[in-house]
Amino acid sequence: MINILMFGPPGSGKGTQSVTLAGKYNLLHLSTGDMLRAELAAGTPLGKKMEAIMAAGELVPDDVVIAMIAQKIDATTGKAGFIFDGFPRTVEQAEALQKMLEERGMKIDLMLVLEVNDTELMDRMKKRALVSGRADDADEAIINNRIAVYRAKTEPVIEFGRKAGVSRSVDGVGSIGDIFGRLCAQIEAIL
Ligand code: B4P
Repeated sequence: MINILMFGPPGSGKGTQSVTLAGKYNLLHLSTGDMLRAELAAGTPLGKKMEAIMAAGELVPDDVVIAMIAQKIDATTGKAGFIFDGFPRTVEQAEALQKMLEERGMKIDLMLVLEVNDTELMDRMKKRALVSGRADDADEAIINNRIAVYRAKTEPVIEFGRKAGVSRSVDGVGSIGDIFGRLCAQIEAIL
């Protein structure tokens, strides 16, 4: 089993790249953002509870996403591993994931860190806002808050990956195909 973390600021292309990588390497794509948006769309009690937090660009509580991920890992068969997209987003989530994988005889094999400057991030999310209908894309102040939350709470996870010897920095600016090629090169180096 191979377990890859797709890491980077909001709008860096984690979701875009994870979908194609999952297809190429037979990995299950686990996006906590997609899972939470599905709860919202289905109008579940959990979705209703998380709606305001997500719309403000804040992080939902660690225990909520950790439980979602554990449930998905345990329900999966027939895959070569997992690609975690947008998870972990705090050091606490990273530690929980590491423990969860170890308890199941696995580990974090690779952490791909997409590097994209703030101007480009803002530009991409404003473009996505035109089609996504996402409340957290629609407003410049909220996008700025998501970037600030990333810098304060999520970026420290890179140090966690460095200490574990699994983090690899990848230039996330350029065409989607070129970035895909850079990510594949990193994956193939550990296969
Ligand atoms: P996510 O769904 O993870 O949202 P994201 O960070 O904005 O997306 P991503 O980086 O995947 O960008 P994408 O590929 O779409 O999270 C949303 C919210 O959910 C969070 O704010 C939080 O509230 C909550 N949440 C999720 N996980 C959580 C967790 N673990 N803990 C707590 N809370 C959590 O790319 C963006 C745009 O750029 C797209 O429109 C794409 O087309 C475009 N693009 C991609 N690559 C490009 C390229 N190379 N050039 C130009 N444009 C590109």
